[in-house]
Amino acid sequence: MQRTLVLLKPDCVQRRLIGEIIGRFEAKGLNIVAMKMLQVSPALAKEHYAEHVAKPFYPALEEFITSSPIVAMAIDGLEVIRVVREMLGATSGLKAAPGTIRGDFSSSRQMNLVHASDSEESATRELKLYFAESELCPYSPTLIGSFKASDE
Ligand code: 3AN
Repeated sequence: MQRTLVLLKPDCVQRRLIGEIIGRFEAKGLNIVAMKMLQVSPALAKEHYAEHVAKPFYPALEEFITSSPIVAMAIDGLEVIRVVREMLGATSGLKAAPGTIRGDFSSSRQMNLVHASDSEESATRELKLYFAESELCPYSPTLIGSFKASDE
């Protein structure tokens, strides 16, 4: 079992796509174990995008991610880090395959609707930025037997 951080970015909130996109994760059988709406501060943006802070596009990225509230989620599942990244599709909505979230709803590299951790190390680091341990509510779904075999 893995846990990943998913952010529904300002464009997702503004475009009223929160429900549509959460619905995809639910339909896939993934387990949402924490969720909240919050306003990203410039300080949090710099921590989150530490790898991009020195890059020329960072100011525009910070302006965008702090432009209105986001929805943060912690999601559990088997191989969930890879599974969610594949559900999102390529970073640019112009390159993301049809059937993926970005491929179906985005035509932009910046306004690409959703962020998800790209590795176990990123997931561990990013989950701590958005959720205290006490905010996580892991549970065993009562329908688990309909989503996977007992040895999976
Ligand atoms: P992903 O969200 O698929 O992990 P990252 O982490 O490489 O993508 O990029 C995060 C954000 O940084 C992108 N959504 C985009 O807004 C911005 N970004 C990344 N690379 C570039 C680039 N080469 N030029 C402009 N903006 C970029």
